[in-house]
Amino acid sequence: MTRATGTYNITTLNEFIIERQADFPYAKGELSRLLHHVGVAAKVVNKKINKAGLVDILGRAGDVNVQGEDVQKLDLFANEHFIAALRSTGECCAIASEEDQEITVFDDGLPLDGKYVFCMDPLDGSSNIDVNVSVGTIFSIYRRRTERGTPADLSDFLQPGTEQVAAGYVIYGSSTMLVYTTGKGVNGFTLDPTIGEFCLSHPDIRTPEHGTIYSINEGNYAHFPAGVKQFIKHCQVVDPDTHRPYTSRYIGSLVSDVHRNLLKGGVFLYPSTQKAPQGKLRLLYECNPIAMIAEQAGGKASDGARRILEIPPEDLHQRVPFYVGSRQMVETVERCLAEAR
Ligand code: P6P
Repeated sequence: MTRATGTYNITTLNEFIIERQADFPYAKGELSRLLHHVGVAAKVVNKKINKAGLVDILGRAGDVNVQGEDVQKLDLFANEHFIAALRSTGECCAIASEEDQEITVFDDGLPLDGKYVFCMDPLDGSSNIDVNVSVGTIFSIYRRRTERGTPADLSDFLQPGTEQVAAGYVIYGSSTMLVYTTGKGVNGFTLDPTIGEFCLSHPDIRTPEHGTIYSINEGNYAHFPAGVKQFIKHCQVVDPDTHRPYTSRYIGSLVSDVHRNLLKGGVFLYPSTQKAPQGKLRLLYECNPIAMIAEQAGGKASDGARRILEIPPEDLHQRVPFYVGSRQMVETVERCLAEAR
């Protein structure tokens, strides 16, 4: 008789979700099912993105490809597939998406007792796909506020980020990762294409208190608030004792810049600019989910004065200035902004 000696130490996303369900004694598996379907949709989108470089063979968006199918813009493809996956769970009663001006309410004959609403940017930074730069999906999950069994409405979405029950992102990069939190730490899963599973690769992510990377589009320097200009100068001072000058790293894809800084330490800044007086990034489905991830990993996220997660949303597509990353670096940005006021 041969004794099995190999240890199979892979934890798949689904195993992890089930294991962690014990953290929520009253959970009946609804959130687990939602998270599982986020993983399924991410795999479908990942497969499509990996072929994006073959547009000349597969056809450009708006074309009809050799199979006679309409070639879709990838962000619309991602939007449709996440909506379909979430609708199929029956656990989500409505979705707010960066791609749609209004919310999508699942009220066409489905049981309207979905307990959750879902906010997402289905494919952030999609303009980067043509140049083969990583892009991402960002998502945020809330308990609905309206009565179960009735159609959801805007009030279910205009909740502060502190009310999120889960938040995360998928980064479609050199490898595809799903990083999420349900309020008990941050865990990262890498897609193993050979088995088609997201596998736990970054357990309990903690972001360094301080880093040496700052990420900002310095092309907008002329119109930055004075405090941001002061912070950039602070980063560029030659002072080996404080590891300055820091390194400037800006990919122009929020999920990529945030993910790198989360793991290595650093701060991402998107201030108000002349073109975007309120900032460019959206509170509901970009800043709040990233802020929850950052705080759960020991970091910080603010609009320069307020904690992002406490900003009361007034509009589905509201924009805010966004400073996120290593706690001490965000605090330095806030100090520079306060001193310059
Ligand atoms: P800018 C991509 O278009 C995006 O929404 C984010 O992913 C990214 O962080 C930001 O915009 C980049 O904006 O103005 O620097 O090109």
